[in-house]
Amino acid sequence: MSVVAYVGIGSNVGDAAGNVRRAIRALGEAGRVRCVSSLHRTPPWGRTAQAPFVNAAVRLETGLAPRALLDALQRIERRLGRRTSYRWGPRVIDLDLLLYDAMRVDEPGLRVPHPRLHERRFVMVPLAEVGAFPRGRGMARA
Ligand code: A4P
Ligand code: MG
Repeated sequence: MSVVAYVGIGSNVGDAAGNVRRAIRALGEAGRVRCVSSLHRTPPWGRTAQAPFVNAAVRLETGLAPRALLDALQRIERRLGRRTSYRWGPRVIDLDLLLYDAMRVDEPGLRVPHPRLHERRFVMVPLAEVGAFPRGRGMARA
């Protein structure tokens, strides 16, 4: 059985747009990429003294459970050269599991929907582009 999940992508180190495109290709390992937003250049949020970001979002059809999907996202981050950074700091690649079907998950190390989703224009705009908020419905379903 597969479900629809939404993944947020961000980068502001090195070739940010290239990093985002590489991440989108790599997401094919975690499921079928059904829809890709445009790449948005966004001002840094949280810690403003850093380079602008490139952000995007992807709609993914996946057979992975939420925790397995997060593991897959983190493997891709490591492979693309993510080093641990401080909170809201610069990063080569950041993959956030934003929504997983209509499911809520609240476990150590995994919260879905992503808790700060709605505060961030750099997340909400690409997410809307890939159809996460269809008119007249609360949340996208598979
Ligand atoms: N984690 C829990 N839930 C999730 C989830 N749904 N998806 C845990 C992904 N990870 C989740 O992740 C820290 C831990 O959160 C993970 O190990 C996982 O177990 P992180 O990516 O290092 O998070 P963080 O940076 O400490 O915090 P947060 O709130 O995820 O921040 P962001 O969004 O990653 O902040 N400005 C613009 N314009 N664009 C950006 O993309 N990004 C950041 C980074 C700051 N400012 C930005 C942007
Ligand atoms: Mg993150």
